[in-house]
Amino acid sequence: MGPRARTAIGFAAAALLAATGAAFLPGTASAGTTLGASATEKGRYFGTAVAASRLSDGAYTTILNREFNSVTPENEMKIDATEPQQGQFSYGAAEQIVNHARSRGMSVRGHTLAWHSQQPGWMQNMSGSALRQAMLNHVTQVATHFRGQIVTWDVVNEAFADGSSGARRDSNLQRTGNDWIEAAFRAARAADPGAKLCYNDYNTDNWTQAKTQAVYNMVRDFKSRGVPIDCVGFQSHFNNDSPYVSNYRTTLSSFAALGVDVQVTELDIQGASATTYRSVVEDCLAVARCNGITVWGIRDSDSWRASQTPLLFNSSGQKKAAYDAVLAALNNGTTPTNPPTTTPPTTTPPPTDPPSGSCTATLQDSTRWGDRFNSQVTVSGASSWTVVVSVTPPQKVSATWNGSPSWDGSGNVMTMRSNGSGNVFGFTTMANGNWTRPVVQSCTAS
Ligand code: G2I
Repeated sequence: MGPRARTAIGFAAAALLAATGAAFLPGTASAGTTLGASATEKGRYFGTAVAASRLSDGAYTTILNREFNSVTPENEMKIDATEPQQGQFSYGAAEQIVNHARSRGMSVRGHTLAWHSQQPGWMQNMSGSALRQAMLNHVTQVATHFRGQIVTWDVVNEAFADGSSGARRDSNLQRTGNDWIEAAFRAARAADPGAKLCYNDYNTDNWTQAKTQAVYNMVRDFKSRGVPIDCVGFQSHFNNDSPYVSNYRTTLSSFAALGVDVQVTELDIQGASATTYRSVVEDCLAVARCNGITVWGIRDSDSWRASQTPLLFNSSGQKKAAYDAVLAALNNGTTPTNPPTTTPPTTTPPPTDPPSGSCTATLQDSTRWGDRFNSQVTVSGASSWTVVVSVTPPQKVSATWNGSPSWDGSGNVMTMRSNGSGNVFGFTTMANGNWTRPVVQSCTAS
């Protein structure tokens, strides 16, 4: 039996275990037939940008709830939305999205804590140390407010200039000093130590371009100096002026080799070429540390570039050819009605894995019942590993799968060791009234 088959059986057994005494049995029939389920089978998530104003549109939420297991608020967590007046925070629309997602077992990417754009008027008018202080306070307040609910934060967005300069983008934030980016990351880590922290940008897809190299050099520098960065987001807004290029996979794997995860964060493709969508998915699957893809909207009519019809569903909510291509690519080229009976070829890891001893474990929320919830942890950077996860008392872990667990005296800290079942393990937590997300404490390669 191949590792993939064992994993599938492990998850089925876990579903049964977790369902014992639960209010209802989670559906398993959708595995491999939706973007989210198919991505999960590959240890990834498949997400979309969501606008709070569309959550009352039934056609929209039907697709959202069926297909996606990660959401990114499209505008609702931006600075102008969350701190419209200095020191007065406004979280209503963001919370609407977070609650919609988390109550359905979807994870949330937070977007974005520090950005030159969509600043509220009061911030646009600031400069120097007052602005630096206001920016750091914003990062701290917002990340603290959502602490434990956000899997990944885009901490800093779009800080590099386009073109051949390789320079930082000029902005009021940049003018507070070149260290504003690392200061923002440190503040975010302090506020929500459990969240994965990303730098996010566009036009960084082509490995040969100056902007890509400039971001790469910053991330390499951050890693060498211990600045807390965990991932890099590639927006991947592809169009005729900024097309998909075949070295995209090289870009993803080169960044991953620095010891960060990589994520496709805002994917849309002018004209929605099925071939290009498929290439993007295949590139992500080929890079072990590419742990998820987010498309920037559901239907073409939801897109910021609606006239380019760049998304996976048409304006009537029907699946486009690009959708079929993405689903097939996630299923390794097979259609959902004809699943593979043999183990598919494993993907080639990037040429340079992280140094021995280090690995990354990413926790994602999965099914939730009335009294318990499942979490899934994806390990990258090592095939043999030890991951320490803690739950918050009075929570208790009631079942695990695809790993060998041991416990500390309190029963709240679980040490999970790989047992040959692959790089994704899971567990069920009895909430006992507390729904705080479990936290990965460490990942050690062994
Ligand atoms: O511009 C595309 C994306 C590039 N990367 C960062 C993303 O945050 C950015 O998203 C877009 C949203 O999709 C748009 O929806 O960011 C735009 C603003 O920079 C958003 O546009 C704004 C309009 O500017 C506002 O006038 C409008 O009120 O959308 C708002 C809500 O529809």
